[in-house]
Amino acid sequence: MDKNFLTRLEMLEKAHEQLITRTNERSEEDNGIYSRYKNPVLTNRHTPLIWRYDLNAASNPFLMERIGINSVLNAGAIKLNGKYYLIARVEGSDRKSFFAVAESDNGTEGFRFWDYPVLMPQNEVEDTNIYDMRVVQHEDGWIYGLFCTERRNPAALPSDQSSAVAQCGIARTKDLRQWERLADLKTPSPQQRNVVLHPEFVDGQYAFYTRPQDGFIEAGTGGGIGFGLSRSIENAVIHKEMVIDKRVYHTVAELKNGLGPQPIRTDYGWLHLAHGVRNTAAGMRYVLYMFMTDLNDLSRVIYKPAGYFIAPEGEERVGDVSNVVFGNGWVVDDNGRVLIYYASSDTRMHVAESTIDRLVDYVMNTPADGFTSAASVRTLYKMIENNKIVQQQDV
Ligand code: M1P
Repeated sequence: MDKNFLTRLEMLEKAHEQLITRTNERSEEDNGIYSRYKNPVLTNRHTPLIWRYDLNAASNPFLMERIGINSVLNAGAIKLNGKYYLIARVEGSDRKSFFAVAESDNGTEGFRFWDYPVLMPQNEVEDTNIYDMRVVQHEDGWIYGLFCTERRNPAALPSDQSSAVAQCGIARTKDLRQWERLADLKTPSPQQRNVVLHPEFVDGQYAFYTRPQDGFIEAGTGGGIGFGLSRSIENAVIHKEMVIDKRVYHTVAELKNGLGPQPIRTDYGWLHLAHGVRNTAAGMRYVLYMFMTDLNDLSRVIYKPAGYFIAPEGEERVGDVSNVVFGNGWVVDDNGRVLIYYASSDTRMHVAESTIDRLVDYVMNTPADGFTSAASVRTLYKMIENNKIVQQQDV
C-alpha cells in the first residue's frame, strides 16, 4: 500500500480518536440555573471515518472524503441501561438528513456514533427528508421516535422547487437499532412540525403535543404549541387540536414556537422545554424557553418565566443557520441531574447541566412576562426594592 495513503490514514484516525475521547469540562460561568459544557458533544467531524472515506487505496488513492457530512444537530436523547444515547439529525453535504445514534458513558463527553446510521423504513409515499426526532419511552413499553417527514408540495408548480409539506412521522423500537415505521400522524392542520408524544396515557389515549402550521416555513394562522389525543398509535389521528401555548406579540415566540423534548414529571407539574422564534433584520432568532403544565390537566400552563432560558452565545451564534438554538432532547438521572442537549445554529450539538430542583425553582419563581416595557420595569422595581430591604437588614 502507498506510504502516503497509510500516513494520511493514520493521521485521520488519530485526529478522529482525539476528538471523540477529549474530555469536556463544565464552564465556570453559570447563572445558577444551568451550566454549559465547554466543547460541543457532537459535530460533523465526530461521524465515523468509514462513513466519509473510501478506505480502499485502489479505489481512493488520494484518500479523499467521498461522502460529505455537513452538520450534526437537533438530537433526541434517552438513557438506557446506564448509557446516554443521542439520536442525532445528521445532514449530509447533499442536504439530506437522517438519524444516527451516538453513545456515551457519562452524557457529557465521549459520544461515539454507532457504525451504521438508522435505516428508517418507508411508508407508501417516501420521505424526501427526515429530521428532529423526539425520543419518548412510553408507558406502553415502546420507545417512540417522532420526527418531521418532509416531501415536495405535490401542488407546487415546476418553477417552484422549494415548496414542501411537513408532517409528523412515527416509528418505534425497543433497542434503537430496529425501527418499525407507523403511519404518519393525521391532524386537522395542513402541516405539522415539532410533534412530541406524551410519555403517559391520558384518558386511555395517546397524547401528542403538536405545532399546527399553514405553510412550510410560516406558521400562518396556525402556530403555538398544540395538544391532542389519539386512540391509536399505529394509525394516529387527532380530531381535536387545541393550542396550549400560543404565540404572542413582542415576546421571544412571536413568530413561531414548538415543543422540544418530552415533558418531565415533577411533584409540581410537567416541565417543558420549547423553542421560540422571532424575526429580526438579520433573520429569524431561535431561543429556548421553559414552562410548566398542570399534573392533572396537561393543557393548562401554570408557570411560564418571561423570556428565554438558553439563547445562542459566543461560537453558538454562527453556523449554517446562524442565531439559532434548538433543543429536542434531555435526560434525567436518578439523582435529579438533568442534561439538556441543544444544537447551535443548525450545525453542532452541545450539552448544559442542571437539576430538577433548579429547573422547578426557575420555572416557578422567575417573573412571568408582563408584555409591556412598563410591566418589565415594575418587575425590576419589585426586585430592587426587595433587595434594598435585604441589604439594609445585612448592615
Ligand atoms: O433552522 C432552525 C430550525 O427551523 C425549523 O424549526 P421550526 O419548525 O420551529 O421553524 C426546523 O427545520 C429545525 O430543524 C431547524 O433547526
